[in-house]
Amino acid sequence: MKLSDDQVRRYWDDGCLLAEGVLSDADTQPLIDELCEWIDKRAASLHADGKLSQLHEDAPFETRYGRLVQQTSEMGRGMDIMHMRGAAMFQFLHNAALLDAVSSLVGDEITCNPIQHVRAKPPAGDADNSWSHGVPWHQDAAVMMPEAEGSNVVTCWIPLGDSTSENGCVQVLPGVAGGGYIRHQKEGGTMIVPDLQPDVEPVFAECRRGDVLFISRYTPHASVQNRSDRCRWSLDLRYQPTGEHTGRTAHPDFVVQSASNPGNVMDDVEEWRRLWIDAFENPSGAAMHREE
Ligand SMILES: O=C(O)CCC(=O)C(=O)O
Repeated sequence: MKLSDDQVRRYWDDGCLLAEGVLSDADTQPLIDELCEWIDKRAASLHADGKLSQLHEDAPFETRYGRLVQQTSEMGRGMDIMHMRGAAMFQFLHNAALLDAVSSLVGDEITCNPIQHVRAKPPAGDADNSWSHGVPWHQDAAVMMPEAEGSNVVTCWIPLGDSTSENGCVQVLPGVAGGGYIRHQKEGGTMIVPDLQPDVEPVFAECRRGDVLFISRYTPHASVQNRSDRCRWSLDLRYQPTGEHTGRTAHPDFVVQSASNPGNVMDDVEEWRRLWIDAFENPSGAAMHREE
């Protein structure tokens, strides 16, 4: 479904928009099934290598990963879109309901930007890593090359379950995107230089499965610690008008929708997989954080 005029206006005014009920459970269930299957195989392999003692086979999606990663941080290695390269994920990148909403913000010629992740934020007690403690304040423009300065890259932050202030949801600073890029630093993870942090009250973007949080590349956002006993699962995907710079030339982008030339849409999962494998095996181009 297209966003309403009011939603589009709010996105441009605030630099972000929480759109409720964009996706149905049927849209996201194949992703969850694919993730469960991957986790099962990875756990079996680590178990066979003696690195996991408990498989927690009966634990649900919301808790199993946390219980496994608690035993070895190797559990999460390779659990991201570009490494898993799953067929359900590739199909979801073309999801009609999502692209309908995205087209309200970027137009009808849509490219899938290669900066995209699936994230499991385990309970802070389950994982010995800083990630479960949250992500510092940053703009997504800071993880792109400066050449993408003028590109209308829209982040789609998609919860695969409830995302709350307790389990580590995203926070946003509305209304400051119009000020453009703010200098970032490397120390503390790519983050806005603390002295330059806009003096705006953060908003907790609590949301649930089916919702999509749209964030502009200049909207400062962060996420908080997972204090619950469940994983916070999400995707962050990025889309942009075809032909604009992606800010990540080392990694493959592709057309997901084209009104003018439908034949340009890449719908072959094997081709997508080949592009990622080639990007890793024969690196070229840039995949830099801006940090300046
Ligand atoms: O998922 C999170 O906690 C943070 C995501 C984020 O910062 C991003 O997608 O840019």
